[in-house]
This record gives sequence, C-alpha cells and structure tokens, in this order.
Amino acid sequence: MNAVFLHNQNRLLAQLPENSAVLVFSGREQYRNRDVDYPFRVNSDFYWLSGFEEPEATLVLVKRDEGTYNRHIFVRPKDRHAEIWTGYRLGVDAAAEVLGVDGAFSSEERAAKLPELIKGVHQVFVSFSEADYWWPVLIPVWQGLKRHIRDGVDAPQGLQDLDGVLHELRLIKQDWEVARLRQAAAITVQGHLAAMAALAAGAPTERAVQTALECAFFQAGAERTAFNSIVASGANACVLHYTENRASIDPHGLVLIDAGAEKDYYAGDITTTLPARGRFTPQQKALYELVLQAQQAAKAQIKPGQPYDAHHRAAVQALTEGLVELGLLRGEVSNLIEQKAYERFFMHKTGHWLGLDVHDVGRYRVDGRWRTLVPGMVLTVEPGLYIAADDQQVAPQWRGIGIRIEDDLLVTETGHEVLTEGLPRTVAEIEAAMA
Ligand SMILES: [Mn+2]
Repeated sequence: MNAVFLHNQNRLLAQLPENSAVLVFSGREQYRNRDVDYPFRVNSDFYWLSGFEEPEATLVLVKRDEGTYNRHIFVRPKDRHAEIWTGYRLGVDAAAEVLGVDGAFSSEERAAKLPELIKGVHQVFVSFSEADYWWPVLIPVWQGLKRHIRDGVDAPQGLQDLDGVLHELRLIKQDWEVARLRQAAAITVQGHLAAMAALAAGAPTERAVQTALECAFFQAGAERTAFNSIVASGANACVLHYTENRASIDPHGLVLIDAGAEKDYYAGDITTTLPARGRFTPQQKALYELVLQAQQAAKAQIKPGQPYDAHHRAAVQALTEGLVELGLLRGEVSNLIEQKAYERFFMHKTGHWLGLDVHDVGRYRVDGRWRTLVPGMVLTVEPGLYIAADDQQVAPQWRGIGIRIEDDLLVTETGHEVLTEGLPRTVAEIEAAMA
C-alpha cells in the first residue's frame, strides 16, 4: 500500500488511548432512480486512511498499546457476475497485501467478524457525523459481544467521536496533499479560462459555459468536479448555490462561475465573475472592483499567527466602506458593521477550509475563539456582493448584480501562497482577455 496512508493510520493511532478501535466506512452506492446509481466516491476520511476506492469497505484499526496496532479491512468479495456488470473488485485474497493490512475479510462477514476484531477494546472511535451509516452496523456487533459476557468478553464501554481527532490531522496538509491541491487548483484555472473563452465566443446558455468549463477539467485530468458547478447569468448570481444552469446568458449581465475540479481526491474551488460579452457596465465595474479590493484586503490577513476570522473582518470593512461610497448603504461605517448592515448584500462568510472535501473538515473555533492560522492550512478567500433583482431600496441600475471572487490559498511559513494564480482578475485584464 502507498506509504502515505499507512503513515496517516499511524498518526491517528498515536493520538488515541490504548485499547481503542477505529471504524471507518467507504460508503455504499446511492440509488438515484430505476437501475441507476449516483456516481460513487468513497468517504474522504476513509480515503485519507486507506487510499482504497471501492464501496462497501470497512477499515478496522485497533490500538492495543503504544507498540501494538492491528489493521483489518472488509471488502467486497470477488464476484465474476457482478464484475462483468459493474467492474473490477480487488477482492479479499489480494486486499491484505495491496492495502498493507494484517488481514482482510469479505464485507458480507462484517457482522460476524467485527466482534472478534474489537474484543477487549475499551473505546470505539467512529465519525458521529456518519452515525446514520454505522448505527445499524454496530447494533448486531454490540449484541454479539454482550451475548458472550459470561465467557469473559468485555463489550466496549464507550463510543467516541472520531471527527475531532481525525479532522485536526486532515486540517494541516502534508506535502503530498499540497501537491495534489496544487494540481486541482491548476486544472480548475484551466476550466475557468475555457469558460471565459466560451463566453467571449458568444456561448448562448449557462449550460454551454458549464460544458466548456467541465470539458477543460476532464481534458486536464480531473476525475470529477469537486461539487456541482454553478454558472449563474444575471440575477441568478444572487442565488448563492444556483446549480440549475438552465437559463440563457443575459448579454448585458454578469456571469458568476463557481466551480472546481477534483484531482486525485483533492478539490479546487474558484469563483470568477465575468461580463457576459466582455465589457462591464459602470455599475458592474464599480461593484466588481469593490469585491476585488475586499478580496485583496482579506488575502493580506492570511498568514501564520492570524486568527481565522481576520480575513472576514477585513473583507467586511472594505465592502462596507465601499457600499457607503457608492451610496448603497448610508451611515457611519463602524455602526453599519456593528449592525451587520452589509449582510443585506454580503450574507456568507469569506471562505472555508479546502482539502479532500471542498468544504473541508477541521474546526474554525477552538475553546470559543477563532483558531490561529498555521502553515499547511488551505482555505478559500471569497467575498461577494449580491443585489437582489427586487431590492426596491437601491436605484434600478444596481439591481440583479451578483459578484463573487474566489481563490484558494495555502498558509506558508511567511504568509500565504495563492494556489489559483493565472486568471485575469482586474477589470482591465478581463476586458482585454475577452476582447
Ligand atoms: Mn468556495
């Protein structure tokens, strides 16, 4: 097995008390509609610990004491008929060697074998956010252990949440993870450049832009999109997670494109906002430049030692000052910030962790305080402004404009590195690139 996953298992086990077991599940195929499943992708925790990509797998790690770790996995058995229809399976016989575990069993034997593997363990660590999944799995296991109490078998006394300890490890990216995030970011840039070219060439619909974008992702080596692509023309951009992508391109509006490629399980996440036919109107330009300025102010706060929310506060400050200058908000900047008046136009946070999951794991606050940035964290910086099409409190020329600008940043020893370089970002750069 790839040494990085074994290393991850060891780092996790080192954090746990003696006599602990960890159960992690790859997930199962999800039914969509008659005979059709959704595309399958394994659970990110499971991937981080195993590198294995098949459904119906369960990784069982047991720490007896500091020196004694046992690793087992349940996998789908070989099945000639099923493999003809749905594809290759690693199978039980090959699994132990390929995945570097002590033993492998068929997933069909899970209920029977699990009690043996975790016998004598005091604590079982499972992801509480996946409780729907494992609760039915564990009930027969517990019942099996309890039945043997008179034989001297101890059932585990505690169920612990795996999320806290595992997700703190996932939060700080290792070099190989940064390399994959860099690739995902580079592919994502390629997609956004293709989307811009499609718009400049007169793409008639949101779907046409989406198609150009995702085609470039896959040509550049993406396995999947990291999330459902958003291509929002005109006022659709004011719907924050608009994914219908069914409208015609409004030639006088902006087009907001929020999309990311997934490469080797790691996510890219970029938002660009472009004038549909290459030229900004004065109102679009004023708001776009304000969001870009807010993004630059926010990026300047991304460095080791800063609290997580510093970049959000910087974005809020810049946006509120700009909205007052443009006459879209009235009052004292400090009062408007205190009253959160900006939330009428900027109703989300300025970013999120990025990794295996696009909204990656890891706490944002620790002990009631925003956590401090340290090297190896990766996050997005994405301020925006959204003026609803029916907002009667602003002059008509401002209505129906939605703008977001998003990049992916790695916290480094000295500050940050923008992973998503290479896109035209200023008004002049965009108009030149689309001309
Ligand atoms: Mn994002």
